[in-house]
Amino acid sequence: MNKKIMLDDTIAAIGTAVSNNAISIIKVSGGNSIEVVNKIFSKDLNKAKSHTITYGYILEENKKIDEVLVSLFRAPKSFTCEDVVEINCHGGMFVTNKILKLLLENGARLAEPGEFTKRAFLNGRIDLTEAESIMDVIESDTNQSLSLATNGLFGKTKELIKQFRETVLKCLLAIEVNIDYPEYKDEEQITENELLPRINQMIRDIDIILSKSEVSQILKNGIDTAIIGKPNVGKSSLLNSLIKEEKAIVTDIAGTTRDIVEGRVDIGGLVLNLIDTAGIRETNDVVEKIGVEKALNVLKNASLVILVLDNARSLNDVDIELLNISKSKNRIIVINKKDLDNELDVKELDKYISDQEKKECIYLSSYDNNDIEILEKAIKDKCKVSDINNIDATYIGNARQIAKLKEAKNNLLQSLESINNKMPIDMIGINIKEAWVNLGEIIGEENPDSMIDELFSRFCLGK
Ligand SMILES: Nc1nc2c(ncn2[C@@H]2O[C@H](COP(=O)(O)OP(=O)(O)OP(=O)(O)O)[C@@H](O)[C@H]2O)c(=O)[nH]1
Ligand SMILES: [Mg+2]
Repeated sequence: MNKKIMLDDTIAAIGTAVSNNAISIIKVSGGNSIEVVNKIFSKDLNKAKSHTITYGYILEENKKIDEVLVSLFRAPKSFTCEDVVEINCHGGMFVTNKILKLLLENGARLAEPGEFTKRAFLNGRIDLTEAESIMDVIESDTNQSLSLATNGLFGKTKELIKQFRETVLKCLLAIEVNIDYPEYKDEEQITENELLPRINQMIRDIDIILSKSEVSQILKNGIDTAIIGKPNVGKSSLLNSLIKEEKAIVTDIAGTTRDIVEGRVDIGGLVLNLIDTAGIRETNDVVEKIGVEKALNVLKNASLVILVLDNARSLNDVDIELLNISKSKNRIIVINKKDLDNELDVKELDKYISDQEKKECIYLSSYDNNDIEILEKAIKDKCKVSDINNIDATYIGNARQIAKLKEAKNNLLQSLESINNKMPIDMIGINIKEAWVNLGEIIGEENPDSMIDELFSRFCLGK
């Protein structure tokens, strides 16, 4: 996989947003990129050194199309490890597209999405975690998710997994020696009893990474937060105050919100995907009925629930029903409209909530900014990310990588089971080898042949 390949197949694409910008960049990569650009450029790039910028004109049949700066990165010192040429042109959509079209007419092919990064990966310039990080960096919309993504980009994820893989490999090595060279007395011999603590330790290590990665996931994707309650308690008002925008319609008519309304907000680094729902009640209105069903579904799938009650009305059956069905959820109970006369009987409410929740209940008015800040702090505490800026974001924040890590953990759990079932040691080795392969897939090194090579290159048995 690390063998460098420079494809004659030369690709080109616009690297900046296709809109009227001050400047656009058109990227060209492949064995013929210099030749292709030379055909439409006023200067000869063959004379240019790598990592230099050449000023000139893009020409169409000797007619000047645009005044440009052309950067040259000769293979292998470029992003794709191929010859890369980047044309900085004036950013009008028409001229940018025109230059791309000229490149395509002169021997380049339109790049597929992600093809530059794919070439960088195929040429061993970056590994899979880094390739994924590039996508993550582009998609980041908070400081935290950006720092997570750049951790991947600078290879921290790779280092973490590599270290861990090393431990697994040592274990595997001891087993292989047992199987293949039982007479080889100098090398470590291993028994099932010695394997047990090692495997348990590996599982504990994976668990630590996984639990930290969960926080990473939250930082990256945000927390799906459902705002639920009976009609007219002020759910939509609360959504609007949290996102600081009049997004949801607010009226004093019960049943105003029919469909779900979503808003995304960054509260000091923690992203909430807020979902305002239809007020829940028995209804014969067909549209409202669907809204209520959707609301219940949102409640079921949410990671955090803000259950809104009304200070100015006593608890009714719907409140009690909602208190019951959201009991097992990570929830915050909000008693809204604290500026109005109290009608809600706290003693009655206490029957349905835990002592801890009684302490944590928040009285607020959705129109009071100070109250909203108190709610924001409570949300951060609830999600255990109150000290968000100090969280070590070195961990894995990518769903594919987390899934692979979980598979590796399962492989190790299976090896424990094999030991308990008194399976032969080579069977246990198979499970551990699978864990090694799965860890390798996180960083794009899944090839079992490479494992064999590595085993023997590192373990000179005098052959
Ligand atoms: N006094 C007072 N009124 C509020 C407060 N919050 C919301 N309201 C009012 O309560 C009424 C209902 O507010 P909404 O935000 O539409 O309530 P909802 O829960 O979304 O209602 P549905 O969408 O019908 O389920 C509106 O008239 C709001 O102005 C508050 O803190 N104090
Ligand atoms: Mg509403």
